Order: sequence, then structure tokens, then C-alpha cells
Amino acid sequence: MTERTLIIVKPDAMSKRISGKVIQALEEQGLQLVAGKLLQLSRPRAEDFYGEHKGKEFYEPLINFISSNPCLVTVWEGAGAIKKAREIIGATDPAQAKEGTIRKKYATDNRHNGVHGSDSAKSAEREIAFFFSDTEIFPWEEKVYKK
Ligand code: 3AN
Repeated sequence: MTERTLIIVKPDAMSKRISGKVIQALEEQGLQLVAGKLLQLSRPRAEDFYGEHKGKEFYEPLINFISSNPCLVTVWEGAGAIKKAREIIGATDPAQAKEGTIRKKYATDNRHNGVHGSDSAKSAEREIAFFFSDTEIFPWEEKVYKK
């Protein structure tokens, strides 16, 4: 089933200048970039985005980190895109991530882990709507760059 998922290249990955490698890894696996913007989350926006983690011990440092510098926020489309993207990204803790995954290759630790990917259809829908209006998304199936 064609799905959409939200992928954020986090501040650590932006500092390491590996946003291109993240995009390349997703494109190489057949996913299609359908929306993107560079932005810096304010603290309130970051708290809203990560609301489900409020109260956990890593919450405050996570909010500080994600709002510290700009992120590249993107939407990807493809068959089974949500699970596929999470496989390409790898486990939350880079020490546990499989060989070849983005987090194994580029992440520092389980906070500075380079990339966010939606974890379910419900989260993907919420997260995409959190950053993008419908007119900012360019579905592969419908648009002009199709031959
Ligand atoms: P994932 O991004 O792999 O789905 P979640 O949703 O469990 O992971 O956690 C959201 C974010 O919170 C992670 N991407 C990571 O930045 C941070 N995080 C999760 N667990 C920890 C932890 N134990 N210590 C520090 N940061 C964490």
C-alpha cells in the first residue's frame, strides 16, 4: 500500500552535513521525496511534537536538542514507506542498529541519532499535518515530473 511518512534530519546530522546521505539512502530504496523544508523548531513546537514522551527522563534533553538548530523536515511516499524508512534508519540506539543503517553509520547516541521517522500510520498522519499543508506536498503519482 502506498503510504507517506515524515522523516526529520535532526540537528546533529545537519551539523555533520549528512542530510544528502539520508536523502540518498531513502531514494536508493525506492522512496519518493514529496515535501521538504528547513526549519528550527521553537521549544513549544518541539514539546508539542514530542508530547507522547513528556515525563520520560530523556524528554527535556530531547526538547533542548531538537530545538537547538535547524532540521530538514521531509515527507516520503512509497509502498510500505513507514516501515521501510524505519528499517533504513535503524534502531533508536545506534549501538543496537543493524549494519548499513543510517543510525549505525552516522549517529552518535540515542539522543543524537541523526534522524526521526514516523512509527505508525497514525503518527505519520499527525506528524505530516504538523509541518505541512496539503499544497506543500507533491504526490509522485499525480505530478508533472512523471514521464
Ligand atoms: P524512534 O525515533 O527510534 O522512534 P522514540 O520515538 O522511542 O524513538 O523516541 C523519540 C526520540 O527520543 C528518539 N529519536 C531519540 O532522539 C529520543 N530518545 C528515545 N529514547 C531515548 C533515550 N533512552 N535516551 C535519550 N534519548 C532518547
